[in-house]
Amino acid sequence: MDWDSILLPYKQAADELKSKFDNMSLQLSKLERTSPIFDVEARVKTVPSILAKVQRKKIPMNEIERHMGDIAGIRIICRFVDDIRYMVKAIKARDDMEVIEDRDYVTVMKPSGYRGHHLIINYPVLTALGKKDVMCEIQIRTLAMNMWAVTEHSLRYKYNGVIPQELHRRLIRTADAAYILDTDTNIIKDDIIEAEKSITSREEIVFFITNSIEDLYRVANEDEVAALYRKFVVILDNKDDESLTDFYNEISLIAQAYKIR
Ligand code: 0O2
Repeated sequence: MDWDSILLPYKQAADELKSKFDNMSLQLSKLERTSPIFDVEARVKTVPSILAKVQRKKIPMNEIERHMGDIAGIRIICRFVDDIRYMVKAIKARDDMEVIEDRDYVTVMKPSGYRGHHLIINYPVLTALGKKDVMCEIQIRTLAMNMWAVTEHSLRYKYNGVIPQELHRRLIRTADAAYILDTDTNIIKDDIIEAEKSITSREEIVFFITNSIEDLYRVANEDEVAALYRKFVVILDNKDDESLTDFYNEISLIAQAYKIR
């Protein structure tokens, strides 16, 4: 079989999907000042891994592409369980991909302790030889779910797929701990995001003032700008957010008057 040629459209699908979700994250970070996406990973299954699954699932060699939904895969890592729900809804609403299977292992975890939400999609890629629909798996996990899965995957590999009972019991306990971490952080999610937004806006304000003072040195009276700078340093030292906002308004007006902003 010419694996290189067979896998090319899957590589294209994985690359395109990663880029689309990276951009979605970038845009939401700008527009909403927070994103449900923490990270996006993309991979194409290796040939040995495809063949192992073909054997395990008794898939006829000529039907691999029709029966194997995860030759191409992307993994979307979220911080909160609610973000997983947001992403599932957002993916189902898109018209550039069609969800053909929905496996919710977040609500009901697998016996191994694994949690995550998997969507198998049909995704059209425009290859050099024309359009081709390929199936692709989107795994959506929280950071905690991902950490658990990566750890368990390594152990599964080490023990050739058969994890000793005592280790399995411990893994179930760590899965429970990850579940509690996810549930509790999800409850305080709004507080966390609000705090992060205020940190970002503080950083933006400081950045604006610093740049404005720098530019004012070129156009305004040097002693007056130096006095503004000293005032700014005191406000920063005192970590007084209210004074910082007042000073921001003051600098904005001066910057407008000198037409530097
Ligand atoms: P890789 O190397 O990650 O690609 P099945 O349960 O066998 O009937 P199937 O088709 O394997 O169903 O799909 P499933 O279980 O919905 O999802 C398969 C993928 O999810 C796996 O890919 C893993 O990435 C992940 N996964 C599912 N269960 C577990 C688990 O118990 N532990 C870990 N660490 N990951 C899991 P592959 O093909 O196994 O491997």
